[in-house]
Amino acid sequence: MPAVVIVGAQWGDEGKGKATDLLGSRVDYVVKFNGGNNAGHTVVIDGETYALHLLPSGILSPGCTPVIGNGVVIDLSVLFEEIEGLDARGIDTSKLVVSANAHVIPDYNRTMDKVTERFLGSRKIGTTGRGIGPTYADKMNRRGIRVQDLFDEKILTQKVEGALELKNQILSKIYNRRAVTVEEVVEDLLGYADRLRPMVADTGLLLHEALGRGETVLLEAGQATLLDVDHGTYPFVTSSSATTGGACTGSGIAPTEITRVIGIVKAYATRVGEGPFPTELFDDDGERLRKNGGEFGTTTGRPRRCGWYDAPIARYAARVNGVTDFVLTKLDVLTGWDRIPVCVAYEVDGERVDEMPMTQTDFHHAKPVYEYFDGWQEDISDCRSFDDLPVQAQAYVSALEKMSGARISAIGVGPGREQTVVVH
Ligand code: 2SA
Ligand code: GDP
Ligand code: MG
Repeated sequence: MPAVVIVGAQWGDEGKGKATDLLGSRVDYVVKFNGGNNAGHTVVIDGETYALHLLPSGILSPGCTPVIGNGVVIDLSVLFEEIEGLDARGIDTSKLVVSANAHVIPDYNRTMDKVTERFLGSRKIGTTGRGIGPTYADKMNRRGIRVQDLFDEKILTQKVEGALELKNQILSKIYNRRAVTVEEVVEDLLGYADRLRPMVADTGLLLHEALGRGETVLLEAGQATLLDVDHGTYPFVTSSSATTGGACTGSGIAPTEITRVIGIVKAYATRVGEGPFPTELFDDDGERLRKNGGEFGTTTGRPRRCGWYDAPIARYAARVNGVTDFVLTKLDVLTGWDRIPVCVAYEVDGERVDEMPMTQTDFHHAKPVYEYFDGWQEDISDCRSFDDLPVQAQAYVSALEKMSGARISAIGVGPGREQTVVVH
């Protein structure tokens, strides 16, 4: 398996971190290709819990080289904080490689993110406030600061001057904030240059050469399909490409190298932040999913919105990403319900719609059409094979597989590394 992609099939927090960690021992490189420290991946190994934000989850696998690809936006203070935190827990971070082309998140973009959200009021996106959107906007606007700029003070100063021309107008004239000086930004960024330098490489070339030697590369997405800037529920999305296409642009690996795409999908659905969510529950069931599933943001601690499994969304994710296999996570959280609803289609303004609607307006109006499946009462967290699962759980998984557009290769029955049922 030369290059394998892991993507979120819903709105994030499907358990990509655990899936990446599981494959980590079988691959040579794990690459984070999009997003930044807005991500939150929780991995539990031998009862120890690790919450990763900026570092690829593969950093927890000793044999594997973690790579931060060119598509990532890096908050340098968080990068070194996370490295120090893992070092203190005995995790070897010395192999980390960072792309020279990745963009950095200057402090002013964290401010921009937070004040923009406040300014938008009821139209806010519900961002994580980490400066992600403004930094990608600068990248597309060709006003971004890249990792390589930190190694040339003259260039860095020019770039910061260019970036601040417009930024300071917005900060001071629209948001009524203090204008930022070129000197303070340059000084702050240069403060990281010496520590960063030994980690920096042409990661596209590095990965290309690794693949040429027959080594394996795992490309790990942050966020998810429905949060993708092109394919998600725009504008209620993150600002990066969180789908398989983004794995290529965000790493420099050619599409023809990818042989397998693993979509991570939760046995129910969650979302944080604003935006449409047809199966969202506002009743005791929603509360129970949140409580049983521990559905609180890994980065911000925000309670996640919870709802039932949405098959049209899973089918959409299978199509957009070219999913070859799904990993169905958190099946254990559904233990104890008498019957479990699954959204099999939508009703939009009185008409049945079987696929993701073309327009956001229709998606905002979409009401779920449910089919009901028998629940199970047995604790399944110790199940290790499909046959160990109660027959109702087997039927639930088989039904989801039929509706979702790709085979289900593994099933999560708990947060632990070993709490996994491998089907194929
Ligand atoms: P941003 O900060 O610009 O990327 O926010 C834009 C939207 O993307 C959503 N988003 C996320 N959704 C789920 N999980 C994320 N990571 C953290 C986690 C979130 C947390 O693992 O729990 O701790 O709150 C994540 N990151 C971004 C965000 O909610 C906005 O809807
Ligand atoms: P990610 O952003 O997709 O990596 O997901 P998060 O780490 O933000 O959220 C998933 C949460 O579910 C984490 O706390 C995981 O430890 C936990 N988790 C992953 N798989 C399972 C599972 O199969 N069952 C249970 N109960 N928890 C799981
Ligand atoms: Mg998460």
